[in-house]
Amino acid sequence: MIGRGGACPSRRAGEGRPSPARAHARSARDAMRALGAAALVLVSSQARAADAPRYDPRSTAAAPCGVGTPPPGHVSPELRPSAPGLALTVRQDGSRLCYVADGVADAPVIRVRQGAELSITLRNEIDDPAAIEAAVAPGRLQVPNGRVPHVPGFYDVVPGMHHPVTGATNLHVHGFAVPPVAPQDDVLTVCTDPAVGPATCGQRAFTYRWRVPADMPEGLYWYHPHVHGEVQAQMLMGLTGAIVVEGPEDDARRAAGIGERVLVVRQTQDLDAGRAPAASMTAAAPEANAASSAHAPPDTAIDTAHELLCTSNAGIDQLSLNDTAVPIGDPPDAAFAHYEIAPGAREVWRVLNAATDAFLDLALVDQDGRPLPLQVLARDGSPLRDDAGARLRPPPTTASQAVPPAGRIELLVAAPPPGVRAYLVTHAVDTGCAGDRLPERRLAMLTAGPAASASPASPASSVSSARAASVKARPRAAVPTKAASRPGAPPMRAQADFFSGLLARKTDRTRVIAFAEYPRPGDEDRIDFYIVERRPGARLVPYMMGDAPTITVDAGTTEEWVIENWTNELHTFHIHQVHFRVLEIDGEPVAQPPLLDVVEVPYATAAGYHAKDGPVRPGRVRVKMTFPASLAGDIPFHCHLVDHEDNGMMAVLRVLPPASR
Ligand SMILES: [Cu+2]
Repeated sequence: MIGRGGACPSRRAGEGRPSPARAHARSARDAMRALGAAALVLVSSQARAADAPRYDPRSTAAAPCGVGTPPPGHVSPELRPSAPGLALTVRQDGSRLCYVADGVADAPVIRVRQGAELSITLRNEIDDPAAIEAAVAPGRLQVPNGRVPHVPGFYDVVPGMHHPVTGATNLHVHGFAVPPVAPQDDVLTVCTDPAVGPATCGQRAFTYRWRVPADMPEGLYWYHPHVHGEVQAQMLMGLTGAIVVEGPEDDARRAAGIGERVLVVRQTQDLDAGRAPAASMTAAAPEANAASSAHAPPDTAIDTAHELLCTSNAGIDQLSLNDTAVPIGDPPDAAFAHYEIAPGAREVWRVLNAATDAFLDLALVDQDGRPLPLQVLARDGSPLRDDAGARLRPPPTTASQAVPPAGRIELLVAAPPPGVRAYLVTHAVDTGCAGDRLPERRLAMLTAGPAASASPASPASSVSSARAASVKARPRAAVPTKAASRPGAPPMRAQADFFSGLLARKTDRTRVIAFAEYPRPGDEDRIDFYIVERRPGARLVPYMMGDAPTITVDAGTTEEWVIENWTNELHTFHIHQVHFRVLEIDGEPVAQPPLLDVVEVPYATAAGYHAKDGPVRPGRVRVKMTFPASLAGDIPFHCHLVDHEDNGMMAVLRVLPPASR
């Protein structure tokens, strides 16, 4: 941490999610490197185009995950399971994993109504767990790392260990306000065994039945595996998909002729998976600890002297948009998905950041880089509402919108003026000096076109697993109706939902939760990650599968948690089952506290040895949440940079049902 500068991420109070600071102007060397990378991507994509097999997502014995990669602008199939539910099979083709539904290896966008039951039978046909292990196996160091020494006044740091991959998989429905109890969203005890490999789950298939509460917010959710230790590998290899929970707003938009598009950003590679460059290891600086110790209560100081300092990540991780590679650099327009919206019309874009650790900072810009307006409708599956349930409709903005890993944003996008080429971009994100490089990238191109081409949300189908989309929309009116010209269209009555009234509740208790990370002792080229409630006598222990809950609360209680980031990189805080409101960022109140299920936690900053609160100031986020009796059970909370989660940055909160008191 010593000598580390860097400003805190900037934020705009009242604009929802904090936005990461833009990276500083690129050095000439960085620019050259980016150009080089762009040239490589172009050359390799041209080579691919020449001899690449034609895209065919049908799952066969010879090609379990289909053949080829889809062209830019690909739309995944949409399914609306009805009784008896959807059969979803995980298959493997070497270093690829895929969800197969109806014989098609293309993770479906699953649609379900508020108040309905969603049933999915997950079957595991993974046949080569070693190929998954290869994606995250740690390298070996020539000079082993030492343990974090025990220093009086500081929390003890217990080393972590590599979790060998088993090939077991399961399903987490991210953002669903359903109980953490089988057959609903229990990720801690429910899993399915691979076709080849250890049988630890006792079953090859499991039927989930999630009862979507009628008042669970309508919007964009998603599904992914949650077997501790192999989440990152399975997601990188292909296991992520979107869920749209539909309600009255969708009906109103559909009636108004407003189309929609589901955009899934995935990460297909993590260059430092399983690796921490030896050059990044820290040297002990005892003075720093001494100074920190002087300011903290007894035995509750976080060791920052032995933390991971800076890394020198030269590589840039690969992202995809709806399974088409997102180019790096400045390629020709043919490299992008090209969307068209009829002049004067609007579309809803539902964007899911399903990346394993890449932050997005989204904006719409024209061909000269000038920002174009977007209107934010929803975040993390929740239409923007105040605490009483009144729908918030902030005006269109040109401010970029931060979407951390696992976050979602739903945008109302207007056709750009005729002749303008607009681009959906993610700006460069400063993830801290121990974080990854995230340069600016263009994701897709948008122009005003003769007809909209988004797939409309289809009406409910009585056919089991009706394949609703990959069909083109019928052309919509070039001039929207009066209703359609009112963004979002539906009536604006206050409508209490599952999370309404949270801010009005009395806070029963406040906790401080700390994030920390240290090079793993020994010769494993890895980092250990920690999430711990700060209380006297606590120890930093990496989460291991089966660990007991570290926090227990009574159902019905409301808490505020201050999440502290003591590291040199961005992390995120995510908790299953419940959404929270973000009250403060780095001590500054947020004007209209957003309702989220994942929030970025700013990295720590150096404050100088003689600073009042010690030499290192953690990044801080204060959140408020309540744990209703309907969600009683063991609720995981963790960082959603899934490599961090896999390597310890996770814990479990037990919510006791009323009867147990
Ligand atoms: Cu993290």
